[in-house]
Amino acid sequence: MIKLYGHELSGNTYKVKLLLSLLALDYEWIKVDLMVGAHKRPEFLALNPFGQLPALVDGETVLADAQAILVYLARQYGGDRWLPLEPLPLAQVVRWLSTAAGEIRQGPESARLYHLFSATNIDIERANQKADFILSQLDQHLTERTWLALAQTTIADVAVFPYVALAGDGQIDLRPYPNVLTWIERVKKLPGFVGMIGIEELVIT
Ligand SMILES: N[C@@H](CCC(=O)N[C@@H](CS)C(=O)NCC(=O)O)C(=O)O
Repeated sequence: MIKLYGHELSGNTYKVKLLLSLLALDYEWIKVDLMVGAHKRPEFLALNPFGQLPALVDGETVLADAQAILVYLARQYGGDRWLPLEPLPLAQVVRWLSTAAGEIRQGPESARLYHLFSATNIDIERANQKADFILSQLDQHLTERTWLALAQTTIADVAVFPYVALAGDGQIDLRPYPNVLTWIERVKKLPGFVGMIGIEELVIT
């Protein structure tokens, strides 16, 4: 069975949880307690020498990095549906995986680290500027699109969603970005969607 090593407050872990759930895959959840430094202990460093969550084990396969894990799960269990391999759509999806690890991390993810976890090594003004930049870009991008990369949901949406939806934890107001808010609600309606602390699931009646 697939094993996911993570923490319930980790947005990077949540990216993987979300895709596992959208793919309706069973997995074993193994909590690595970030708060007490368990991610820097030898047992976990054997899985990911970077000492970062998440990590995933599937049989003999050991993987770290949320984006890399999304690629693996999408191709291993989702066929072409979540990550097509033709050059252009592949590039269009990867563009957003890079954005998740780049602009989103420097912006809303860093603001969340600053406000929720009191990270001392973050320049909050820079994080706020980066957040405004990427949220404005996303809002513009979503004016004529339903999903970020292609006509259907892909791992581009899964990679970008967590730290955008968690922007409030970083005291970032999403109201100036109405297309982003609409896209968040759309993602929440996907069959198999799961939330996390800070991201409500829709109550469908
Ligand atoms: N590029 C990595 C970043 C992972 C990451 O920064 N994880 C955080 C938790 S959300 C972490 O483990 N932080 C602790 C540390 O870096 O020491 C990924 O996408 O998985």
